[in-house]
Amino acid sequence: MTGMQAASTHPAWQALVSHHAHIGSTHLRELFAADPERGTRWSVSAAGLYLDYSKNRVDDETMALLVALACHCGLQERRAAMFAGELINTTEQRAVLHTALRAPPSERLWIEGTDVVRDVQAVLARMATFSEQVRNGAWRGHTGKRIRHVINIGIGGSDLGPAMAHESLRHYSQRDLDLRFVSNIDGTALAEATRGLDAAQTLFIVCSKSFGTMETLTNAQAARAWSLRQLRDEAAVARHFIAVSTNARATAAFGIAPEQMFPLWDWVGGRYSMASAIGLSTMIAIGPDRFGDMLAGMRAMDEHFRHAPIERNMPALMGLLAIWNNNFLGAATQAVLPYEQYLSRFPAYLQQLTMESNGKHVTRAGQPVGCETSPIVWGEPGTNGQHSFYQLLHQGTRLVPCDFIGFGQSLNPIGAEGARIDSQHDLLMANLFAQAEALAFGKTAVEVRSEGVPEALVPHRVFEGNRPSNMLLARQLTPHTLGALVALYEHSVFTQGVIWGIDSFDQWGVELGKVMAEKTAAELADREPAATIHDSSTHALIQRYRQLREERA
Ligand code: G6Q
Repeated sequence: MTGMQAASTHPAWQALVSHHAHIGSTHLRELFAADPERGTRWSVSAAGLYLDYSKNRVDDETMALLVALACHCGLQERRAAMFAGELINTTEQRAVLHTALRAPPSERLWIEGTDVVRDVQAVLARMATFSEQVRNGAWRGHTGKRIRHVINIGIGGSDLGPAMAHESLRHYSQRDLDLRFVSNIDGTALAEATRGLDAAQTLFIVCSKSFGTMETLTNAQAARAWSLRQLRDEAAVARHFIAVSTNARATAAFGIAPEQMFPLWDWVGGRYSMASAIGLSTMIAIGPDRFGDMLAGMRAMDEHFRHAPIERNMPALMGLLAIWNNNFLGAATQAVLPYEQYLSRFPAYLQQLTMESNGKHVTRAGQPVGCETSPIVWGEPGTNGQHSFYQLLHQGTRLVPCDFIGFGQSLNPIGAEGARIDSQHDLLMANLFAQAEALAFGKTAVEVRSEGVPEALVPHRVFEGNRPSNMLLARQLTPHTLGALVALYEHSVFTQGVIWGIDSFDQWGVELGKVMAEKTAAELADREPAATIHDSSTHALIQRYRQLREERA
């Protein structure tokens, strides 16, 4: 099947529907009781990550049927086509080659007569030189002062990856360099990011694949004006503005010289671009070597995804389990719960990766997809979430599969008086394991009564359990681990898109928003009454906004 046939009409899908009728209500308690080895048997290791997927509501047959579905949907063929640089983003007629961004220099990949790996390596080398200059102070601002603040201006894929990577790898960053991220068109974002800064020590990286995005260009112009108000010399732009883009003409028009422009390519999707020059801020923060470690982690997961059999393939298994939870168990959302403070932006990053990629309603052939597609992804770090929304996870009426992420070693070990040096980390991990266990096994009425709970309270104290989760563990959060985690989710998202037969690499919904905002912005700028080209609600809102705008405080 290659996207011509809706997944749900496929015999392998139908087999899963029938299978669900048998296993659908089987409790995880029964599944674990039936197989003492389950907790280790349903696990897989790759690229330094360990995945325990035993707390999913699946048995051997479920997994075999899911693997069969993947094969019938052409997962192996689509995977090979992606790695080979075929135009698998069909609606945009583009190759999808973020994997080439982390290929080793020895590899060759020819696309239309160009070795893209060589191009990638050349840009990485330029990025390394520039990053080192900023890090060691050789790159000076216009007045000769050292750069102390780096502000990344970009939005969506040109922001979320670098912002997440910066936060995730803060432990490894050069602390005398202060990195900030401005994405929102709301003037507050830039105003707060620049407040009190010395423009002579501030470098802006304008990240925009297209260099045509309203938010980024507007913020870049405002940043330029802010810089020039302090530096009072147009020539200063050359020392304080760097661009990352595919659009050399537009960056030149902005006043950024070609040597200050780092390219990327059409075959890198925005949300898949953090390993490209879009990650320049990451490299400045952690240095070229550690950036290389991150690429190596991604590469290790790429290689695993490319070569491991589906039934032992971590991203494929995660993707297939997501399909099972979503399409067969009816879970509309997916929580991502890292027990690692540095990963606080990881759920937001995954929201874009997952929902922009797979929030689609038609197949590649343009036919209705015929089933639910991307789950709604959300999450917060543990243990914070435990004191807010976990109530719903445990006792709410909705099924929310959870991905838990934890590490063997803390980057900031703290120990209580007289206890182990990292005893605080033990507490964090104890919470992590306890949550997954409680979600899976719950607490029966019999157990609740045996604790002496008054009968009237028993229903309130019962946890039905049977709530699925994945557990991802690694030794420590490092650039390598982060790279592996990102590639894991990228390929899991890819797997789900293949099953649904959709194009995971376009984003027409995002494009629509861009066009409509431009049109409406032109009307708001106009002082004349808005022409009635809108519906009555939008028309009235525009009128009200104009009144509010003019009102005195
Ligand atoms: C990502 C999307 C989108 C994009 C932004 C910014 O996959 O296409 O989030 O990254 O709209 O686009 P530019 O980088 O072109 O400014």
